[in-house]
Amino acid sequence: VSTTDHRSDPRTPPSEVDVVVVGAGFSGMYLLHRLRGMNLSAIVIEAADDVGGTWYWNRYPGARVDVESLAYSYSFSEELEQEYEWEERYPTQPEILRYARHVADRFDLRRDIYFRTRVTAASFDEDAATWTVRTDHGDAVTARFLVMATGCLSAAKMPEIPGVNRFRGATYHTAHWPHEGVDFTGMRVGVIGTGSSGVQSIPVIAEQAAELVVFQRTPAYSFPARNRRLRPDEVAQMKANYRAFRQAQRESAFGLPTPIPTKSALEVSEEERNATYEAAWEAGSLVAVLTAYNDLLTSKEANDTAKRFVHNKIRQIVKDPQTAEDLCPDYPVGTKRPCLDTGYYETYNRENVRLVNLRRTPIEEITERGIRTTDREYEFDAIVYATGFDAMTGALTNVDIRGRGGLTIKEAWYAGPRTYLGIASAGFPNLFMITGPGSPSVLSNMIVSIEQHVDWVIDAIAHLDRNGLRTMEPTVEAQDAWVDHVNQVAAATLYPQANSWYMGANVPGKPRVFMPYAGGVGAYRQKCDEVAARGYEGFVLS
Ligand code: FAD
Ligand code: N01
Repeated sequence: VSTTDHRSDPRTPPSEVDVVVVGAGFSGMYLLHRLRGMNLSAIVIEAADDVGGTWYWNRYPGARVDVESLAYSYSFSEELEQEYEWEERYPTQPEILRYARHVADRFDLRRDIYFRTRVTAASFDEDAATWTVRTDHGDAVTARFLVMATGCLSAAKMPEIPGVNRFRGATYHTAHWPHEGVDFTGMRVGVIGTGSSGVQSIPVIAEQAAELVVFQRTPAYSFPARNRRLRPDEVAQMKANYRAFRQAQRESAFGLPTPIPTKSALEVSEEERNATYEAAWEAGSLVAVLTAYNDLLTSKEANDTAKRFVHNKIRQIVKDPQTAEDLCPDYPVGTKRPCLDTGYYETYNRENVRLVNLRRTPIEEITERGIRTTDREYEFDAIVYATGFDAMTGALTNVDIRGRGGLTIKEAWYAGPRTYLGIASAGFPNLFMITGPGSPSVLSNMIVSIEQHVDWVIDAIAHLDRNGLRTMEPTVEAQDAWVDHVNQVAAATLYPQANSWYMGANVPGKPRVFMPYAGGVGAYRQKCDEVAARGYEGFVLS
């Protein structure tokens, strides 16, 4: 248990440090740990009242990871790796938050984290080559380096539906769930959204609520998680082989070691294919599905075979034929973030649950009593918004970041995010992003990507200091070439075919650009290492 009183009034940060980190999720925590070893003064500023980021905020019922705990964990400390005892294959939000808090205690991180403080603005002073960071408490901190560890999925989003403030019952967003929990027993509940948060929470809410109506705009592809308690023998085996496993994670495509598929889905018999898909369905693993064949994310015809398999599964599980059809997605498997679930499709067989297909009967407005579609009004005691995030760029553009010449990041990115390697952006010297747009980030086991970015940034800062340099900033040419490369890699896949948050499609007016880098974690790491080895090629160092 921490001895730091991080729940008291916000402390005032120092007015000058070497590095300001924004965000105390897994990115900001690891950054602080690494910066401590560098003889630099560093602080973290965090809006929440504790560490954990995603796992601090997303406390909705059923919230879990869908990457296995033994893989979704830090690799930087062998002691931590060996001593930490995970309980489940896919741990719950409280278990992951417990892990984050354990790390904060173990490495004594909280003394340099300023909680309950939101960074509102940051501007670069070209003469002094410093950033001035401003907070919602009126503090100003000057720093040589600013690292945005603000998360890809941290700017929660309410939908643009007329009347959202009118509803008289209780309103919840999955990413801002009350700490004390919510008891839906006996209530009439409406859930809007069927992405990962909806898919995880709907089965749990259905068990409590008297009546649950799910409002679906786009169905998700969901696979059974087959969650279970970890067995002592498998934990022992992993702990004995952790170094080799971590190395394989770093070199893999998704930050998870999996056999590289060699066959096309189209070169095998239907019988063999279905057996492979069945095994992937049984495995309870998203990568098992996505790497079943080598062309699932590049060939529509290949992808259609997986799509048909999932459609058949849905039709087998869901008894009401119309509901089953409504649950069948029409876009390629994997092009929107797929889900892992516990009893999701089965939930629609419950008598107290019904699905409203918003493609047929769109929502017109939220009323005082509930939700009105073009068909009728539904009355509720509570409405749950599982409507997601302004992903990847939202937490960055929410801050008034001003680089050279006062250019804001919003202006610089008006046609979509422009970065070099997803780490830095031209015109914003000494500003680094952890898992920024243009890096593998959300297409990977994110802790692997976070550690890689943090290590790279730490090396870059050390390089500047060692060589008596003050600033680094990507050239426009290097950035343009990287943006083109990110776009080309995406264009060779099926990803752009879906209206996903990867494409910015869930935020009206957001430019339609495929934001993450789809070239794979291993290849990306190699590119970053080459850039560093060539004296930070593509950056201007001065
Ligand atoms: P975050 O955890 O988002 O932390 C960012 C922090 O920055 C937050 O605490 C926020 O309060 C703070 N912040 C933001 N802006 C400001 C500001 N202006 N001022 C002050 N503080 C600010 N990834 C996986 O790899 N596997 C999974 O299974 C998985 N499951 C997920 C489940 C959910 C429900 C969600 C939402 C995401 C999931 N992710 C998963 C992605 C997850 O976000 C990352 O794995 C990881 O936790 C991100 O860590 P982070 O530190 O980069 O960002
Ligand atoms: O958000 P989402 P999420 N009217 O954007 C719908 C990670 N994560 O919080 O698809 C009606 O995926 C929207 O519909 P559509 C993971 O990376 C992981 O669920 O835009 N509906 C969609 O159905 C994930 O991808 C886990 O047509 C509206 C839903 O709301 C990411 O976080 C768990 C609407 C939003 O789905 C985000 O997941 C949770 C409107 N106006 C999260 N606006 C794990 O299991 C939006 N929707 C690891």
